[in-house]
Amino acid sequence: MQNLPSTLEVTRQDNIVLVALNRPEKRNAFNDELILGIEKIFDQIPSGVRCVIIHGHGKHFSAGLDLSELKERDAVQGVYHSRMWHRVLDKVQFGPVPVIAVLHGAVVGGGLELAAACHIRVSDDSTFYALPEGQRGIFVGGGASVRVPKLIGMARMTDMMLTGRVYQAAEGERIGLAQYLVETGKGLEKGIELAQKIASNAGMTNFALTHVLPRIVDAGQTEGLLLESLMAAIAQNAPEAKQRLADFLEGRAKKVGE
Ligand code: 1HE
Repeated sequence: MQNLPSTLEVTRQDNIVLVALNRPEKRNAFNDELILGIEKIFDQIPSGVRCVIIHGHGKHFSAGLDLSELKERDAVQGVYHSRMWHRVLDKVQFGPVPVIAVLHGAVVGGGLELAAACHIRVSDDSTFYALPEGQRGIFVGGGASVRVPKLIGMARMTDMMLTGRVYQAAEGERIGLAQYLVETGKGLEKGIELAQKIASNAGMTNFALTHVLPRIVDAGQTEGLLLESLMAAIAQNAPEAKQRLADFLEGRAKKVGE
């Protein structure tokens, strides 16, 4: 991939792309170069790639926004800056393939906003979550007010910001900040195992889950149910689905749980 900053490291394993946040000396805090680098990656995912994993080098996933870049910004610049984050994280959420965030250490502020834009979050025992914007006298600007309540509910997000509450790994997984919790240091292994499963799905299934399901959730019931019927009909009509159904009926496919 071209024109990436040294604060991002991209490697490929078969049909999986691994993106490492590589600014450990600043706890993977996001300056503009880093967040725009993520946009560049999602603008040039090679065809043949079926899943992306985002993880962090060093002790922490990410300390969020680089606060040293914040102090001189006026209100208009602030709006554009927040909209830039929205644009980038929309590319993560609605990009060409499902994205797994492998979390450890601090997952705070903008780090949690990036994680919330991913489709699966794998945490380890060292993970902790916070939205310190409340304590810094600012507000979230990278999409947390839309995405985080969908994971944990508005009341919990309000509490995190009003009181500075920090959720540790086990509680974070219990309330929905991550879908998986593994031993410290085992997150990437788990992430790769999940990515391989995702990569083996029919493309239409992954598209339905990443592009259509979130729109159904945001729609009213009437429109949502109609969208579901349309998506179901398109998915079952795909040749790959017909093949997979035949494989099951003729005893060639795995049973549930195998
Ligand atoms: C930073 C940042 C940062 C670390 N911006 N430089 N985010 C926060 O409010 C979180 C602030 N960070 C922390 O609370 C801690 O750094 C951590 C708990 C994440 C990690 O602690 P630790 O002891 O491992 O590291 P450290 O010693 O605090 O930090 C190491 C260096 O990284 C140090 O710089 P140095 O030059 O003195 O070595 C820190 O200043 C620097 N550093 N975090 C800038 N965030 C789209 S809107 C999103 C809004 C937000 O994300 S607000 C939340 C901001």
